[in-house]
Order: sequence, then C-alpha cells, then structure tokens
Amino acid sequence: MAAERSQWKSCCARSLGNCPDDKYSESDGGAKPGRNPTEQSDLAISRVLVGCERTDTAHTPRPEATGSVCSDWRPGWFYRKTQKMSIQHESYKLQYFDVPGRAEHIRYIFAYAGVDFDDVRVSKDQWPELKKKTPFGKLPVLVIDGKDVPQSNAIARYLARQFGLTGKTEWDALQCDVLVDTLGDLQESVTKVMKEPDPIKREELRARVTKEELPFYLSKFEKIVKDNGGYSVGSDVTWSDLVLAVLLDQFEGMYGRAALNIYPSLKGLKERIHDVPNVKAYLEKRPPRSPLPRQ
Ligand SMILES: N[C@@H](CCC(=O)N[C@@H](CS)C(=O)NCC(=O)O)C(=O)O
Repeated sequence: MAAERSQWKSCCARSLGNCPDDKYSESDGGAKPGRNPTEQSDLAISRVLVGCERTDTAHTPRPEATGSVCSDWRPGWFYRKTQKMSIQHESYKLQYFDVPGRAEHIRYIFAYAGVDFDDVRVSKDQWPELKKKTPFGKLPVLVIDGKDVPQSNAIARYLARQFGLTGKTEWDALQCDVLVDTLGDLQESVTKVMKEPDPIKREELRARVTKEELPFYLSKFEKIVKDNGGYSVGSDVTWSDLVLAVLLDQFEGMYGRAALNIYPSLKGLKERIHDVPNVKAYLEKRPPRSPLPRQ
C-alpha cells in the first residue's frame, strides 16, 4: 500500500493544480489543522486521483483510470506542484558538508521537484559529534520523517522514484542508473585530481583527466543527449539529467564557461536545468563553498 501510495503521489504531483482539467483545489482535501497525517494523505491522494491524470508519464496508470488526460501538460507543473504533496507525506532533512560533493545532486532533485527540505550544512566543528550518530560514520544522511538514511545514490534514487524522475519504464530507470554510475566513475577521477596533495602529481593527473577521460565520457554523453532530443534518458527530465547538470556545472567551474561549447547538447541540457525556476532559486541562495573536514 505504501509503495502504491508513493507511486500515485509522484504521478499525481505532476498533474495537481495548474492543469486546465483539474477541477479540484487545495482546499478540497489534504493538509488541514486537526487532520492526522494519514487522513491528510488519503484525502490529498483521492483528491488528485479524481482530478486530472497524465497517461504519458512514467507511472503505471491506476487500473480504474478513467482515461482523463490533462489537455495541456507542461514540464513546469511538476516542480511547482510536488511541494504541496510532500508537505503532506514526508519531511526531509539533508545533512552534508557545505560543499557540492556527494549531495549536490540530491539538492538539485529537491529543487527541481519543488520539494521543501532542510539543507543542513555540517561544519568542521560539528562533524566529530555528528559522525558518531550517523549510520556508517559518513555523510550525506537524509533524515526522512526522523529516520536516518545514508548513501548518496540510494537517497537520490529513492527521491527520484518519489518525485517521478526515473523515466517512463523500468528500462528508463535502468538507463538512469547506468548513466548515474558512469558519471560517478568520471566524478571519481575528477575528485582524485582535486584531492591529490602533491602538486606535480596533481598536474599529471589533471592533464590525463583533461586529455583522456573527460573527452571520452563527455563525447559519449553528448551523443546520448543529442540522440534523445536533449535528455539523457527518454524524452523527459530524469534524475540522470540532474546528476549530469551538477557535473557539467562543476566542469565549467574547472575549465571555464567556454569549455562546454564543443558539447552543445550537454550545454543545452545544463542550461535548461539551471533555467528551471526552482533550480535557479536554489542556485541563487546556495551558500558559497567551504572546505571538507579532514578525513
Ligand atoms: N558511498 C558513500 C560515501 C560517503 C562519503 O565518503 N562521505 C564523505 C564525504 S564525501 C564523508 O562523510 N567524509 C567524512 C568522514 O569520513 O569522516 C555515499 O555516496 O554517500
């Protein structure tokens, strides 16, 4: 039941409000003082289920679906409307250091989906105490309704499923995982360069990554995104687009804004993601970087 509910939550979030066919407003159900959370969820869900439904989404249509299709779906709905749903379902506190590192894609997923989360940036001084309380002594940890969840990509994948960002089919979801893991391989090489303490070795590493690994991976990603008409998977935004946007942003930070000119599809994807109002708002309020605590 829980899985079914969350699936519907994502699906419905896309079509809630802003939809010309949606005859139901926020006040028809959902969060109200005096209602317990379960009642709120059920009311919220049943409200949207009878509202408007997309049939071209990643989500299996409910068996009793009436076939009511929203006449004017636009990507913008998704990130604007999930916020309301999330308030009625889960509370999120993301604990990580004040750097992009292994949490930036999680922050992008929240931002893109328009879901509120507590973006806790743990300082060097706070870390030793907090470390003892984390499940495996590492961050990020996402606290979901009071429960600690470690592992960045497990967290990101879970949220992507919750917010309908894993594509239309299981195959799409698999492709997202493949791309995210491949981006992780590239990220690891880039991180190695940044972490190398010996300046001579760092330059050697940097030269190798710049000349070999980055062009190897980026040209492949460029082709994939070009072939998919601007998306890394399928024909809609998925969490792998968001992970890619984070990495491309980092790439531009390292090599300058012109560096992406030879990868026009990747550049376009990154710019589109960064132009999404919720992502833009997150980027504008994102605090400046501070160093990672020593490990
Ligand atoms: N596989 C884990 C790795 C987590 C990890 O290595 N976290 C580092 C920061 S990127 C950390 O917590 N370092 C501090 C420490 O180990 O004390 C994930 O992806 O979440």
